[in-house]
Amino acid sequence: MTEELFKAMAQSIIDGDAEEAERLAQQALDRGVDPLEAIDKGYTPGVDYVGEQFSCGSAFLPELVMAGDAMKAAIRVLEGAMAAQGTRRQIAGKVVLATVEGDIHDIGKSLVGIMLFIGGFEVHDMGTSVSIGKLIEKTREVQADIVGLSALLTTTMVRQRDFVEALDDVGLRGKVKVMVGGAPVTRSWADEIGADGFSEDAVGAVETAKSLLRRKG
Ligand code: B1M
Repeated sequence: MTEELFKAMAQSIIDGDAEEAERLAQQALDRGVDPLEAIDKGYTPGVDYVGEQFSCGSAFLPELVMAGDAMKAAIRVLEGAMAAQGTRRQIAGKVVLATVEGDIHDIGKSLVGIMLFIGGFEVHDMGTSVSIGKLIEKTREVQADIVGLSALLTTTMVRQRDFVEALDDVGLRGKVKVMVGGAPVTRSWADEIGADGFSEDAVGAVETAKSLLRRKG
């Protein structure tokens, strides 16, 4: 039963049908399906499929845009239920979160933000294509413990390294931890650029952020 629902969710993304994606998200909530499981097993396989079709030239930008919009519509329905799980909480730490400059992918970054919020963090989500200057300004303003940077393009992941270097230049490197992620980002890239933490997914990002706080002392 739930397997069928997940298949229909993936198909709604492949079809770029935001209304159907929303309707299925509501159905999942009504049936008591875990919202994160719906995203992981339902919608994400759909968006991955469209991404693969795009990279081999069988789908084009409009399909990519429609798939992204449908995924966002579904997440809007699910995020209320996810956030409700984080209402009774103590603040674990402060995170400034953004997608790096030149990169407008926001779905994964926003999911990470929701999960960090549920995990007890105060999250300052600055959105997409955020410049290093603005990140540093925000880091100082809120006295962030962690800056989380998402990158989805091989051409923009270098901004994560630029940010680590910029922190050094302005004398903040010892005061704030940097966590990186995004589809092309790997642990070895994180190590290479001197980031403090890396996670493959939104759930892991919470564990990583907690361990970074422990190391920060
Ligand atoms: Co774009 N796009 N896209 N795209 N897009 C990819 C990334 C691509 C892999 C597709 C492909 O060719 N197969 C490809 C990149 C190739 C590369 O660089 N190697 C690509 C391209 C080329 C482009 C454009 C250049 C296309 C063009 O214009 N010709 C363009 C770039 C625009 C720009 O940014 N300047 C572009 C545009 C778009 C849309 C706007 C149409 C749309 C985004 C809509 C939106 O975000 N509002 C879009 C989409 C939807 C995709 C795919 C299909 C799906 C991305 C997504 O949302 N995934 C994507 C292919 C793919 O990844 N399968 C693709 C679902 C999301 C839940 O996963 O973001 O990976 P993800 O996040 C995960 C983890 O990575 C991790 O946790 C999340 C949840 O588990 N994570 C973190 C993410 N951030 C983290 C941060 C952390 C920790 C973990 O700590 C801080």
